[in-house]
Amino acid sequence: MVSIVVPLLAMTTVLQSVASNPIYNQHEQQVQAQFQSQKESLQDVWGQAWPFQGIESFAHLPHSQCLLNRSLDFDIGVIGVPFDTATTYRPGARFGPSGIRRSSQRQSSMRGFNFRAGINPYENWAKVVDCGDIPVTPMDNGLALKQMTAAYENLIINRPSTNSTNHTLTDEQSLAKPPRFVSLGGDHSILLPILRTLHKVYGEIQVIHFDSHLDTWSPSKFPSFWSSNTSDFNHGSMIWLAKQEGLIAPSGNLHVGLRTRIAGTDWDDYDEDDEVGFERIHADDILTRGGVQGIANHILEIVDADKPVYISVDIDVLDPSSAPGTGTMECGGFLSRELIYLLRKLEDLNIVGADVVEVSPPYDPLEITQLAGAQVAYELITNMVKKGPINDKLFNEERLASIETMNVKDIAELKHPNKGNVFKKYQRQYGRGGL
Ligand SMILES: *[C@@H]1O[C@H](CO)[C@@H](O)[C@H](O)[C@H]1NC(C)=O
Ligand SMILES: *[C@@H]1O[C@H](CO)[C@@H](O)[C@H](O)[C@H]1NC(C)=O
Ligand SMILES: *[C@@H]1O[C@H](CO)[C@@H](O)[C@H](O)[C@H]1NC(C)=O
Ligand SMILES: CC(=O)N[C@H]1CO[C@H](CO)[C@@H](O)[C@@H]1O
Ligand SMILES: [Mn+2]
Repeated sequence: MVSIVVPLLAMTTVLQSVASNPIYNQHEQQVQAQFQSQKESLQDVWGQAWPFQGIESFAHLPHSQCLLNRSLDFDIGVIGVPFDTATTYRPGARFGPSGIRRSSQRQSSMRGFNFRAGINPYENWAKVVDCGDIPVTPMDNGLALKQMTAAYENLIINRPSTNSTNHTLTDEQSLAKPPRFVSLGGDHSILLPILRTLHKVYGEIQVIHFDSHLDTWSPSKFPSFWSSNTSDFNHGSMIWLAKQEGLIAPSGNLHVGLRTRIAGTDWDDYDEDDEVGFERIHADDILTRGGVQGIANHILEIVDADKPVYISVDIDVLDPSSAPGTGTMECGGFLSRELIYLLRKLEDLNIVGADVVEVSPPYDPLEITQLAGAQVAYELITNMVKKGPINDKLFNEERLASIETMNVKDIAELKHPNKGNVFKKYQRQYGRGGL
């Protein structure tokens, strides 16, 4: 809304330079007098906007490139991760963040009351901001993983949440006590850098994984003679990798909405999934386990409500009729109504972060999928706001005091050796690499 006023103010300044024109001057004075007598500001008169107007931040929230400002504080950040080169089938999720933002335009703080939850998450205690996108390279997944890891550390660790002063921790500890966030993917591999960062803060994380696929496959399960460390990192192996790195809790993890075919002639994929430590709820369970409420009850039986939980929503958990714009569709999934109901039932959990991933707008010109993605993000934000400021009991003082992040030297080593003055010149002129 503010963006509409700014050009007007700028225009006023320009027009003042023609103020030597007596006719104009007289007219301007009349207009000003009219507004002043009605005690109405330009904001009152022109500060509204229809949903289809303005810069497309998520839900018209205040937006800022949070990576560029370490002292910018927020309670819940919406973070775009336009990365899709770790997909095994159809790419395109790099356009997910912009697609989801676009389809979130009918959400706003003015019309944001969630009737299912009984609150407006955008008009409550929490400062919710759109943090912009992490700039991730589409050229090298090894580098991309480092960039995303460094970015999440910078976004989450050593950044005060607005409510941190309200807590019993010392100033130093409360600085390390991070804000929460909802990421807009990107392909599902972005979960690995996210879990790395959350593990630094909270220790092992319980993961509720909405997906038609397992995503706990070891890299050896992918059909290639060839391999490299970089190719091990993909959108079907990241939970397996996270388990090897010790990021995932020994229990309290589950898949919801499974229906993918699995490898070979037996249950080997499920045996491996057991080793990673996940319970499995299939999409078909909705027919046999007491409907959606039955599934919700089952989730709440498995997850420990006193420990940190991460919710990851692969949009392919929805039936292709509800979400055709994704890389790896599977028949026989939930309706968006059913997914929304399930998410709403998770509001009492200690959700420390969440995402909606694999929204791939190029396959869905009708924008159904990105609309579902925007609704999922809204429900996740609602849950975090409704639960209130993050519970101090989730933090361990010793852990907070000893967090190590990627340092400036690590990052400097990744710098391009030949990016000299020319790059700087383009960056100054265009704010980007000139491509
Ligand atoms: C960074 O954010 C803080 C807190 O919102 C604000 O006061 C400051 O002006 C911002 N700095 C820049 C360079 O935008
Ligand atoms: C912190 O959260 C409480 C709600 O529990 C709210 O009343 C208070 O205004 C918040 N403080 C800040 C600084 O936002
Ligand atoms: C590949 O990963 C292994 C195990 O994490 C590590 O020991 C090795 O150094 C890595 N190789 C390269 C080339 O990065
Ligand atoms: C969540 C939390 O710690 N809230 C506290 C914030 O501070 C007020 C006043 O000091 C307390 O009453 C709240 O319990
Ligand atoms: Mn997935």
